Amino acid sequence: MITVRNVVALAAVLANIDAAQAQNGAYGQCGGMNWGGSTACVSGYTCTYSNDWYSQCLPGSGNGGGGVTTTAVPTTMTTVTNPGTTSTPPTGGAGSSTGGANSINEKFRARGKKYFGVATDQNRLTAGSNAAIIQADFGQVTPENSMKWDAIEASQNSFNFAQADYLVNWATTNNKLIRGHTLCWFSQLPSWVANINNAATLTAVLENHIATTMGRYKGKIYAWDVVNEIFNEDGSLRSDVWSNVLGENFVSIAFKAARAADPNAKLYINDYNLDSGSYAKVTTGMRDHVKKWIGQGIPIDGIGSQGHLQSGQGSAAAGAISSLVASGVAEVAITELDIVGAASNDYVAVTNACLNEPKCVGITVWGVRDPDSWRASNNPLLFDSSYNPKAAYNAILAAL
Ligand code: 9MR
Repeated sequence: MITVRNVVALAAVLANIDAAQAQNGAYGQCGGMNWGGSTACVSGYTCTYSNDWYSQCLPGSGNGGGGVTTTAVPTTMTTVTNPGTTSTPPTGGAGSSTGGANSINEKFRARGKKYFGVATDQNRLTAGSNAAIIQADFGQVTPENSMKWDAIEASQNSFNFAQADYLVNWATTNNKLIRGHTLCWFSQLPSWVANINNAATLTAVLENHIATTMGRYKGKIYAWDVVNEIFNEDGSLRSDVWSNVLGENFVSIAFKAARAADPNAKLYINDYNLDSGSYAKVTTGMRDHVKKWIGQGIPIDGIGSQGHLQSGQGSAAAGAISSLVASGVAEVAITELDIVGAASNDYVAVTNACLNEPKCVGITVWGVRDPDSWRASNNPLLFDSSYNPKAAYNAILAAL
């Protein structure tokens, strides 16, 4: 976007450019708030303003090809509207902001779902082809790590939202829904929280963390994983600081604080190994507890099934989702899908399981390409190390 402000800033910055500065590669970041790197792009690419937080080297020779172009570096955060409330219909070809008409996301949406999304963060969005792929193929993003407690509030009442802000601004600018992840979890929890043994103190700390984090992004997040991984495999509550100090009541405290902080966000309880309809963690664990808690007036809107699957597990997804829906919850989602070996039939089975359950709103894959996965050695994702779509990606498209 060319504005008077940008042109003025461009001229000012061009006057000071160090001719020897490094050139950013294709689709690399080249500007934005707090950006300290080079603003130059390699030959054939132009540094293009995307939003106040992000400028990117996009194809084109806006400065004669190979020349150095740059952008304004604003100092305040942009105010944005919630993409989740937009009524703009999906349009455009590959690379459009809502995903191409033939993308997984748009085809999924055409079948009545809200999104087909992916986990990412600033480190991925500024590397390789991740941003371009997400722009073209996916309709929702989940911050893989930047909204966890250790990233946001490593020490008490000292909040750091830099990376989470980046993710939210990128997603909002690119018209992607956002799932917030995650507010109350036993892992990636700083020791100053894990060591609290007083119920009133822990309640206040949890409420403050939720109010501050959700409050910052109020109106911009489609759904939040309010509590994460709170069950044992036998369906009982996990022993951690939350249940040890507060008992089961921490669930009520967390969800009520979340509802108060952002009344329009969908509030989720999220867990792994919810992949078989008869498994104790699904039945006496998630299904029965959520049914009870909803009956007690705890504002739980959704159940998230992470979906970190082994090869061959896709066929059980439909039964698992049915069991979760039997809790009476308003919606369910597959929130962190990755499958060892990424067999096409497994990915298609999970996709069909969500398609066939009206309460299933969407699927999120846990990363773009295999080498960036937390289980990289299992090649579990939809894109290979060269950012090429794999067989499972094409199989999902064909199934849609
Ligand atoms: O993918 C995440 C990885 O980069 C982190 O190192 C890890 C730390 O706990 O968390 C991973 O994401 C997890 C998610 O937040 C919760 N469900 C399990 C995911 C895989 O471990």
